Amino acid sequence: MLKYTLSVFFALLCFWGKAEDGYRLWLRYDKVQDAALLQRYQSALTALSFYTSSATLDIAKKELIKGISGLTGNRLRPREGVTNNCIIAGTPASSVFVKKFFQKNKLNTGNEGYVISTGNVGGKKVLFIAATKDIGVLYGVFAFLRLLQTNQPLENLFMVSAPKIQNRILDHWDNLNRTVERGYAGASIWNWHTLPDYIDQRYIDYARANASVGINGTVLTNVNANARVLTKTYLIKVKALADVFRPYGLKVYLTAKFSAPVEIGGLKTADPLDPGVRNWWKEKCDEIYSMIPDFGGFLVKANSEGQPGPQSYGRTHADGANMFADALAPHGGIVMWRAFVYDLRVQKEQERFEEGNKGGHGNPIAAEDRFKQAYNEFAPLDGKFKKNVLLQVKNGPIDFQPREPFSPLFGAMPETQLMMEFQLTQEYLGQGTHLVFEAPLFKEVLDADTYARGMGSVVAKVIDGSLYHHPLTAIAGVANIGNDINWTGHPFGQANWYAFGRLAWDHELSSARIANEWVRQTFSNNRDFVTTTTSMMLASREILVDYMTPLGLNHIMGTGHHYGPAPWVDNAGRADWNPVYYHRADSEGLGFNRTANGSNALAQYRPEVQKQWDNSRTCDEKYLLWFHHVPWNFKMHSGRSLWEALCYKYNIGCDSVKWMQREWNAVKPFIDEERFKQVQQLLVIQEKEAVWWRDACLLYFQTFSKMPVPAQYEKPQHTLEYYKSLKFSYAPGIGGNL
Ligand code: BDP
Repeated sequence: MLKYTLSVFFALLCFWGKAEDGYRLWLRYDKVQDAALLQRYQSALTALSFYTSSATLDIAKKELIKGISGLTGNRLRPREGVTNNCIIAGTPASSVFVKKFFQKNKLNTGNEGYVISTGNVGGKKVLFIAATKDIGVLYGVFAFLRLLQTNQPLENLFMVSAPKIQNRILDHWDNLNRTVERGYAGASIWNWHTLPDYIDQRYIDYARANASVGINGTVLTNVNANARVLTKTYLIKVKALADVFRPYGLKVYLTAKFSAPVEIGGLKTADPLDPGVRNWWKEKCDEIYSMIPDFGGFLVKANSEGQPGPQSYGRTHADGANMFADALAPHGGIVMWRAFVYDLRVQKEQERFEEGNKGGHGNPIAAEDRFKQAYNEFAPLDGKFKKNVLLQVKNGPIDFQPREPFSPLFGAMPETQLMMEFQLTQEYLGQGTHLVFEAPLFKEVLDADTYARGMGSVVAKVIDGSLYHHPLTAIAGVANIGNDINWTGHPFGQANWYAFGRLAWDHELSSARIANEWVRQTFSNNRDFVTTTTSMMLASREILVDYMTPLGLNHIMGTGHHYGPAPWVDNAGRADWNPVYYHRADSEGLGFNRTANGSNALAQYRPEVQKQWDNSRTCDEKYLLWFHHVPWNFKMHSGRSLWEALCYKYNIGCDSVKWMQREWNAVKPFIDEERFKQVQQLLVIQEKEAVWWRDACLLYFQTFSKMPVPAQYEKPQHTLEYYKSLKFSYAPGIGGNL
């Protein structure tokens, strides 16, 4: 008997352990811990008037009942009429109480907005969770449950909220063979092999998680596209996913490979001005919409990194984008055309060079600064895109570096609908093992002033359409999701998914607020825990910048997999893929001169922005090496020389990871063992890798500066030769686009 009891006990223990595997994300709904608050919630939330007339409202109702029963223990009983402490949920069409409430207050929450309000119906105290449209009710339910999960008071509520950006989209770089380009959380969650017949519970949970933060679109496939996804066989599978996602307000998009008419359509050309090609895409769209009537549209990477595009046929990017726009327009679909391109002339020059340099290790300097290439290509096309085209611009001019100045395109294309592309997956931010909260990075760009229409023309206003009154708006985040049990590999990766959704809905939210919400919902409302963990999160991005690419260094990661430091690499496929191209270290100094006597990339910004950065003495030191080639003995604001400042930054970055470890160890009593241990172990890897970054980079840059590392800092653990010899054949995230 005892044996039996013990084994049940251990089984239960294991079960409990498993329950903290992170799968529940920020939607845990565990019982409120604070006894007084629990009592207040219990007495304020007793009944529910919620008539449902659609799949979306059904989902909203189940979520509300589930959330409240978990958080308070109350089992809300559906009511016909209204009683005291009753929640009234629905739309003016589904509830007469909501209808009256909306009429009285002249409310209209638009396509997706909601209102949460305390009120009075026939002398009874009630709480409205209401919206003009069904999906707004679902968003309102999640917002209400967020209030409870973060222990907010429910008295005198009147919250009206609507998204500032219409299309809030996750871009999956998922291949049909289930590898994920730049994915660090396992395989793709789309199991193409078992679709459409097998609907994994994950698909539903994925849609629910996105709806909980207001994400309303998903691009299922990699920008390095595979035309096969547009064949009937795959479209049937895509339709199955779209059917699952629809009631959660989540639209499906696909990447369109430019050469699809040739690859799967049997045509001889993919020329966007060819009538046969145009017709092929038109028919393809008709076919897609006959299966998925609310299909969102296409995301296209063209003439970049080997992807075909209109320039292969002597046409412009606008010709290409507009071809898709015409095919999608009758169905209400949109085109997201990526601005992540290189200068084709450089490509050609490179090819010629390689031809003449077979087997050699040459390093031709690209004719044009890579920083300038996207702008050069697209700025002249301003005003040339059709109404249903958005130009999808990465946050910075190069490529998702730990810190980049904002892309100059945001201030340069008033006649074009520009959308933002952020990267949630941490390709350049420590990949699967570093704790980095990205909201501060996103905010830094969103809040940056382009001065395009005078002061205050921040990037956020460009992309939310308010600066130029554009009707179509969007924002995308490259997903960090895989089939790891906790979705994102690193438990704190979830915070970046969460932050992206919250900022896409409301870019005015602060990073601190988002971190606070996420921590409370994901772990605990304990005050000490929240304070410690949020301050660690808020510091984490700057800490990474310090130990990886301080003072404006960028793109000095290992080639291909981008794992670890490799500032010495000089033999990559294109000159402007080489770390040496980006840091330009020499015996004089360090950094890329982008001023008027250098590449003059600064001229792509408005004069006010140029002024912030064009003088090495006044340039914000965060961006110094982005814009200036600075002598090793250059005097920094701190009084240190550039070399000393570099040593200082790399060291402070490493010390700060140790600080993060101490902080995390201190919160052990407040959370479950399982997630505590995971993060603790990952922080050990992060510390090791920070030290690796510091030692490898300082040893390498020292070969140019010829200056000693000040004595107070730790000595490198290995020689530069050792760091150079490291190889990582199986680093994750490269996949294979089969
Ligand atoms: C780079 C990635 C590469 C992507 C490319 C893109 O290394 O895997 O395909 O961006 O955004 O950052 O197209």
